[in-house]
Amino acid sequence: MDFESRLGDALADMGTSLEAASKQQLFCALLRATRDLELEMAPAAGDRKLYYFSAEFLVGRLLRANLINLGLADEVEALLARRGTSLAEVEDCEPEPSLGNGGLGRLAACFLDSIASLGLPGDGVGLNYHYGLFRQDLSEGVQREEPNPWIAPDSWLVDAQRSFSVPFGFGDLEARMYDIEVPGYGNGTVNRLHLFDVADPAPAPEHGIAFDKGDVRSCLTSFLYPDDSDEAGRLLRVYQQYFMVSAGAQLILAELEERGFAPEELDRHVAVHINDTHPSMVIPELVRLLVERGVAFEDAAGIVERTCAYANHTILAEALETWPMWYIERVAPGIAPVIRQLDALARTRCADDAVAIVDAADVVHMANMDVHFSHAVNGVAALHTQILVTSELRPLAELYPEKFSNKTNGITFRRWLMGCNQPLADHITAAIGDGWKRDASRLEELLALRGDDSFVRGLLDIKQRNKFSLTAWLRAEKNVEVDPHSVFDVQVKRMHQYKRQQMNALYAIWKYLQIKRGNVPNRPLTMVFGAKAAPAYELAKDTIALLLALSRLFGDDPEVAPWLRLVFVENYNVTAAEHLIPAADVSEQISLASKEASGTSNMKFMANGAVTLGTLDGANVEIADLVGRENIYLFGRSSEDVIGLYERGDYRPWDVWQADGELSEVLDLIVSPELLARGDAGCLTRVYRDFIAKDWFMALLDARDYVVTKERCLADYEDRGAWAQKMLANVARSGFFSSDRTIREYDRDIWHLA
Ligand code: 26Q
Repeated sequence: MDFESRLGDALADMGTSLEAASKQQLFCALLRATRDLELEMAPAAGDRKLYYFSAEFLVGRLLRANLINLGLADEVEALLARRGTSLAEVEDCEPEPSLGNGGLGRLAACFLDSIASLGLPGDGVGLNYHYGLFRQDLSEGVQREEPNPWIAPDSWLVDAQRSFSVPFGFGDLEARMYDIEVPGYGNGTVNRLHLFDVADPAPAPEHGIAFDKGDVRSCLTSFLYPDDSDEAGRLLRVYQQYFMVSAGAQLILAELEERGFAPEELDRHVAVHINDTHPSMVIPELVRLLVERGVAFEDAAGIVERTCAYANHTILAEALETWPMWYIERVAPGIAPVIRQLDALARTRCADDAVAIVDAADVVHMANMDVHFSHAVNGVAALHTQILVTSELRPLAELYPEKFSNKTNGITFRRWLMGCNQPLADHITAAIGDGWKRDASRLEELLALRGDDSFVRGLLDIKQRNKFSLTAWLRAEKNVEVDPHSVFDVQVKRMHQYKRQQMNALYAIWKYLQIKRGNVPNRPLTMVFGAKAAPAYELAKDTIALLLALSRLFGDDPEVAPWLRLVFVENYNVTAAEHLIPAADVSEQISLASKEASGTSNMKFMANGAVTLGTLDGANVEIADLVGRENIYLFGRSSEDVIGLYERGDYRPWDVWQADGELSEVLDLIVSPELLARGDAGCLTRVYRDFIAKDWFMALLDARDYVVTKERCLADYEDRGAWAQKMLANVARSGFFSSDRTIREYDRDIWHLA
């Protein structure tokens, strides 16, 4: 059946027609028609199947992405045009699930797209959080968290009619499986994302995201990582993790048996990806299940080690998970003895306590267990992998050098160029054909167009057009006004001190003071921020309050407002990113060197023709190598310097503050009467004190270099011809960062699916 007939049937079922349907009805009918078509398609086949375990899948809206991959986007656009509407208008009815925090979750979603698009057999395994992370409300000048319900009567979720019994300490709990179909790009493949859920989920809290953390049976899948600032929250996190991995491991063994293989053959027919340490308990759970099926413990451990692979996504010590053994004994008593046995086995390989799974205080080190009992371990950018091997995981890397490799992250160009920036995609296709859509490395063919005036001018025109579109979207959706002819300088990512939004705030204050002194810039500047802060992370929330107060201060000042605007986009999510990134001129990637494992928005901005202003951290290093120093703005201390400063413990922010009068004037504004009148005094004071007394992520250290470099960047922007060449170099060299390339590397070196 052709798609138009399917859509017609879906509309008829709803008692309407293409001509009469509301946008909401059009969305529902398109969803049903797309989903039902996908349900008739077959998954990729192969001898070995991948299960990608992740606590987060930040999939974003799915209608457009699915239509692109099914080759139906143009047809649907034409159908909707007949009815006087467009896909953009209709997709505005689609709620966005917030099933992730940020980079790690979005990476998992890009990877599922690439796995299906390369025709590889691989499914995702995660949890069906009903209210997601949270929806951010900034109406009171500080962040408030609200539930983000996304499961409507018409949703992408399909009841897989399959369930597993998870053996918790308090008794068994049924895990029901729901699937989201994942179509490949133009290859007829449909893989799946399996999301496990409880049978009797709790309703959303009326206000806020507080709920009864002790009510595990119904609240287990309410929210993604609820507050872990207290013990009940931390225990719930362990319940979530074990629920996900136990159900997933049972699914794996059931499918193995359905394919006609014995449990002993697991490693030959299955690859398990452990996305950071959140799914690490899949290792002891698989061992437990194999032993239950008659496999000897040591054999089971070997089979599981050859099956599993672990990817690390962070070098922040506090994010390397450890759980007291008694948590595991209480939550998942079936695997506690297995973890002790694995610890004993690991100790026969190396007696060093530094690599132990269970330490002297009876605490379980998840990453250590992952490295001992995975056959492959990877970091997510070259610098990050190097830091893992030489410092963070050094003793383990010395024990198992052959296990470690780098897999630099990537993004799917289907969503992050074809989907979100059609004008640029069409401009590229008109110039070099559409080969780049299957092989992003062919974007390099654009380098031959450096002398082609009309192509180069087109890049500037498209950017301007996208800035007009963003201006309209911000007005309609977020109730903020920006000047579309200003420079759009954008920092969007999770709010965290290591990412240094607070350093960008210092630039904003410096610029404000310059304007107050009469040094107006060549052109207005719009500084755009978007970020959610973890609910229990006080300084991150304080930084949001600081930015909101600055936004008011600049907006209220008639001398400043025409030249400098600070916009904080409420509830930053995938959809907001899809509007912001195509319109950005400058991409802020200013983490403290050595702290950002990779970054992936840096790649999205690059592909959309923004120029990076950043430190030599994460994948910025590889961006710099690809585009050359003339096409990127770098500043700040190197990762070696920073690691040395931490080792010696001799960074003192108050010395920097005392030595630099201009900087202290900038800092003083944070607690000035005019700012205190516009923001929460407690928040502003805490931010101010932290800068001077602690500044753990060394914002003051790089602040001066940052201001100087940003000024140079903004001055260069005025040479529009030269700037357009930088844009071109960035777009042309971005193909390396296709997640298709990343997935090919995972497959070639680790998973061996093809
Ligand atoms: C850990 C313990 C307790 C509570 C929460 C957590 C926790 C939750 C989420 C730890 C880490 C995360 C998420 C990490 C993350 O998103 N990391 C990002 O991964 C991206 C994909 O590899 C990288 O590009 C980013 O550099 C990295 O920050």
